[in-house]
Amino acid sequence: ARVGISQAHESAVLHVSGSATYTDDIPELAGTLHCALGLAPVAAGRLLGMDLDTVRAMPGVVRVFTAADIPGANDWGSIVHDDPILCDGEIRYLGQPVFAVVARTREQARRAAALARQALRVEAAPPVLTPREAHARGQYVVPPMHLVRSSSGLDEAGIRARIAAAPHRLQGSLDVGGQEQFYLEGQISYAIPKEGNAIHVHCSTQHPSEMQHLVAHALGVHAHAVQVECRRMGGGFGGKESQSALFACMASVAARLLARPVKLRVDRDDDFLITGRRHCFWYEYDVGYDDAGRILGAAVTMVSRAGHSADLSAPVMTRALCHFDNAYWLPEVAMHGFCGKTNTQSNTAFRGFGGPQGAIAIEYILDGIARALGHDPLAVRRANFYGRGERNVTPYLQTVRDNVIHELVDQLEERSGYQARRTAVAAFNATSPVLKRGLALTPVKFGISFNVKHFNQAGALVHVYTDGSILVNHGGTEMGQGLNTKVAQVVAHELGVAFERVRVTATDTSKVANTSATAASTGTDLNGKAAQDAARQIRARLAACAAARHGGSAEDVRFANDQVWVGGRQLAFDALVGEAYLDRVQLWSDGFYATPGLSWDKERMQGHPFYYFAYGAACSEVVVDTLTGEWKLLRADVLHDVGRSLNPAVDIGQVEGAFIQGMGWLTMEELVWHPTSGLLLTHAPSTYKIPTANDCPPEFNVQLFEGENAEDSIHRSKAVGEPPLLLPFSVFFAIRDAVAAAGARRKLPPLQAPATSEAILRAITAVQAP
Ligand code: MTE
Ligand code: LUZ
Ligand code: MOS
Repeated sequence: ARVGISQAHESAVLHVSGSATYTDDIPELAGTLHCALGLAPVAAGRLLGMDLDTVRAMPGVVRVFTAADIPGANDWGSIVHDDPILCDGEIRYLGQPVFAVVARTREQARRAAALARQALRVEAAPPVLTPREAHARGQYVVPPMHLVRSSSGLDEAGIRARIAAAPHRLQGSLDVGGQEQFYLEGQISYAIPKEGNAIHVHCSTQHPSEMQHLVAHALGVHAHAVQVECRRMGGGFGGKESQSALFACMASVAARLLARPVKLRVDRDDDFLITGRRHCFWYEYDVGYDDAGRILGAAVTMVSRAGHSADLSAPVMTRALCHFDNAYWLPEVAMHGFCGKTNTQSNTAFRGFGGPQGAIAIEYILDGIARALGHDPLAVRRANFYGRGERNVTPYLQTVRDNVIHELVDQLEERSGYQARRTAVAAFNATSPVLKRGLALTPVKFGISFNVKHFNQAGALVHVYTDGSILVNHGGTEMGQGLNTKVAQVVAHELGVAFERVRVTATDTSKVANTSATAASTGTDLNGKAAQDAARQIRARLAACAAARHGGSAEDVRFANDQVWVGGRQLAFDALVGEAYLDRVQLWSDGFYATPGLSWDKERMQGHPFYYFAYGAACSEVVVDTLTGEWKLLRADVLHDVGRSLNPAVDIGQVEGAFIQGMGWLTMEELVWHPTSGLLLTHAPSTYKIPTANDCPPEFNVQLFEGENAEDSIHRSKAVGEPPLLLPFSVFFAIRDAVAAAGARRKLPPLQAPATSEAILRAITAVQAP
């Protein structure tokens, strides 16, 4: 078998030897020019004029472009068309690109673009920066969303009355910060003009087809004139799902107008200032519950910071609302989602795509309920779990049929020694006045599929050459997650050949058309199935050829270990391929897949948006210094459900990476905009801290849950990319547990995310206040 084994990443040797080609490593063609962007110096207002002569006079400058030069539409918006490539008069945020400089070297282009502050004449207006402010003004990028559902036929007023009449009630608010993707390879595009108004764009993107359409739109040409290619990204994490478009469009416009290859690579500071990231959320909640901590009714309002344009804010909010339930049955729920329009970068996809923001709210509420009742939070969580056969309908009316959260959490509780450690933590805290320990075990349920139905499709192209080597193309993109490795495993498995025989090449819009973003964790589910479909067609043709030549029936032909068994004989795979070629058999095939059974009614917010759910749980223990707010993760135990793993090593790598990345979001990555100017102050690694190797717990036990997908997914595996980002909720709530131990019993620590040392100290002060 080629699936289910820990095959090394297809580019592992290239990665570690520094010979993997990223977009900036592609040898530059003679005559290549470099582009840099001049950015708006204020967060809101109007552009009155530009004095670009000084910019043009800078050394090496070839041309300066403004919005008026764009031959097609000045727009890179994907869903709502509200994203100008270059400022069209209205200044929307500090960092918005206003003009583009093309020069002989990148250094020259950047020096000239840096004159923006002097070159731009602007009339500044006071910016709206926070979701609270946007909400107060009723200023949104898309219409508000409402998901009100009652298992007893109540309307919203009835649900609110049920909450008010419950034995206990918890009301409050919560702030959860945003997060920068911090892909190691920044945004980059390299556009090469071709004959007849065509263009070839090398782009670091999760969505080549979308780049193709938006470049065509900006150039005013048809899609067939634009070829977009991506061999790999040095990370995307959602940040290159839509927002690679600005750079692809600008490089292409410059290349077209100058008839020269143009590269646009922004440096880290500009990347921070120009592009958006995970939405920060602000919540207000009101829940009613019983003596066991069971939620009887919940009302929640979520307001996100969308930034200046819609981008993916609507589907992000949809996913947030569809993950407020996490692993819990909510009999009565009234949810309202608002995407606040602010004068900041346009926020976008980031691993989890709103799911983490939705689920953390219910976890915060359940943690609060447990503290208010004086119960163990794990017991309260369990009391609310989705049931099996009953208490299993989500607020959006999909029935949860594959629930494994009970056994998964039972196993993790056992393996992590949760109960004994709960006692040990209490004993430690009883005798330790300054250092306090905290422990938490939190569950994850994450819906798999794009919540926009038509995106759930994929294509692939498999070529078998006459020497028996195999070339695979599919619509997905490789960003380090191991997608190409898994797809190659699937193809090798179908054809019974060694992994090394299969090469997956760059994603290319001229090979597989109309692809979806590699996002929503669906890369392997969709493209693995499409590639399997292609490989199966080739195998069937080879089997027919083998049977015709060597006897026996085509159905009985077996492919394994680079050998073929047919009619009682055995021959090498490449020998059969050679025979098939002579017999004029088509040795290549396309393949296609569309996820079955999905439906979604956007207006009523109901249907069957997810093919299945992925589950997981994590148990984390921290120690907090209550005098300084410093903390350390001592140990983390993870049990995560990837169905029947296609590649355990890659899957464990994804789980570990997502855990640490999610921990960074909830504990140390803090975004700060200047409260009056709107400048993002944290726009470089000097001021924005992501977790490093030092932050990984000394004891980190990650295990995959034994099981298989109940649905007919690719080899019964489950998507792994995003769900484990929710596992480090356990770190956040372990910190809250330690903070609670520093105060009076049953006092609720008002801990916000990120739980930086400052935030931890504020929460400690609050629980210690008389
Ligand atoms: N892993 C690495 N190494 N780099 C990445 O950029 N992106 C994540 C996840 N894992 C990412 C990653 C995100 S946001 C998604 S949606 C999935 O990978 C996308 O790939 P998949 O669908 O093939 O899992
Ligand atoms: N929906 C979703 C989406 O669930 N995940 C995504 O990444 C996405 N991207 C675009 C539109 N809808
Ligand atoms: Mo991932 S946020 O769906 O790119």
